[in-house]
Amino acid sequence: MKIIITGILGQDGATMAEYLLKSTNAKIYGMMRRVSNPNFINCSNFINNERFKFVYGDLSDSASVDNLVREIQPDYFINFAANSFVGVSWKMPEQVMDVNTLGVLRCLEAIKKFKPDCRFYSAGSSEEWGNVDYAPQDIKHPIKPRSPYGASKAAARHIVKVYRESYNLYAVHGILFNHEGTKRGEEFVTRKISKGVARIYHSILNSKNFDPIELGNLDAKRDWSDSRDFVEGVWLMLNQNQPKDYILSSGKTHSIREFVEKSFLCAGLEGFWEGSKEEEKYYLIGCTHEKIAKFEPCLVKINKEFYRPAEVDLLLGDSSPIRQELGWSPKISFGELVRSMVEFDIANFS
Ligand code: F7E
Repeated sequence: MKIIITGILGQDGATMAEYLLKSTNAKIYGMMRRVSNPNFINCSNFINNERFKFVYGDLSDSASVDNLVREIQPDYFINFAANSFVGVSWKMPEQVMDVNTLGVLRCLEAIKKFKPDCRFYSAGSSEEWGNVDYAPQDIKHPIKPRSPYGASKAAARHIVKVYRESYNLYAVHGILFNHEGTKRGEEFVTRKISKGVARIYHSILNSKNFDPIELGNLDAKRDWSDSRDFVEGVWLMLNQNQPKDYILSSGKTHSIREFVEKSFLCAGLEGFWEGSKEEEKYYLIGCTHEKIAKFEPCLVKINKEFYRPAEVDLLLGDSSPIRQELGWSPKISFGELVRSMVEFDIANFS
């Protein structure tokens, strides 16, 4: 069995490769773009596995995608490559549409031409729902994206459906709600917080002054899960009798504010909020270090730079169909996810 995974250096691509190398005998081809200084940290557990190979390709270059599918003749093509940071999608909307939407089209075209029985996974997003009408959101929720990113994923969803129905391809577009972990990039709010907590924890331990974590909107709510649970759901979606799109979510929602509080608590630090709107701050309480208690230990403050032109206020996913029909369920709770990220970042702080 041969599997192409795109976005191999990112959280989802690397987590998927790790899972499939353990649970199958497949040969995994991890597609990466040529960049000057690639970061292989997420791949360190499998980089030397004899069933794993890096291959060059770029979703914005159809020839490279065509060549990979023609030469490898994969049984599965799992597309996790994307410009996945919502916040930056207003700054480079063309590139986002090119990679996230046309990139999916290029994969589908390559499969249609060179390996029509290859099963294709397209990574959909809860950002497609955007300005939500109701909660929890199910697969029938109207598509109302709030960002170029959300729009790019919504368009990808349509093109997957069109190719599935027109050419009888096994192509699914699974809608993934937020999913995190220790492979998450630092630009995303959860990892930014867990890394910030680790930095502050070590400063306090060494009786050193520290800068607060700077965040944007604290009141947005997200349905967070652990990415290790999600790759299992993706694999189930790829192995049904008939292709069908499903939602992956925890079914619980928490604000950024709650993520902050829980993360600091995992490091043994308790805080309190003071002020409102842009002046709101989170201060440390009960600090016994004399040198730290002397200055006003501010853990979090607001920086307007991190506000978005349009916000998605509430995400909460209804994943009951995949739970009932394919037997998937997440094993890692919100509390365990936060703890694992904070403890990892504290242990690996340098
Ligand atoms: O933001 C708020 C921000 O960037 C979450 C991607 O994987 O999940 C992810 O998209 C929330 C937003 O993720 C900061 O305004 C506050 O409300 O971690 P995020 P996201 O935008 O939800 C979906 C499902 C995807 O598909 C995406 O690819 O946190 N927020 N302060 C902040 N966000 C960031 N990044 N940085 C802040 O300082």
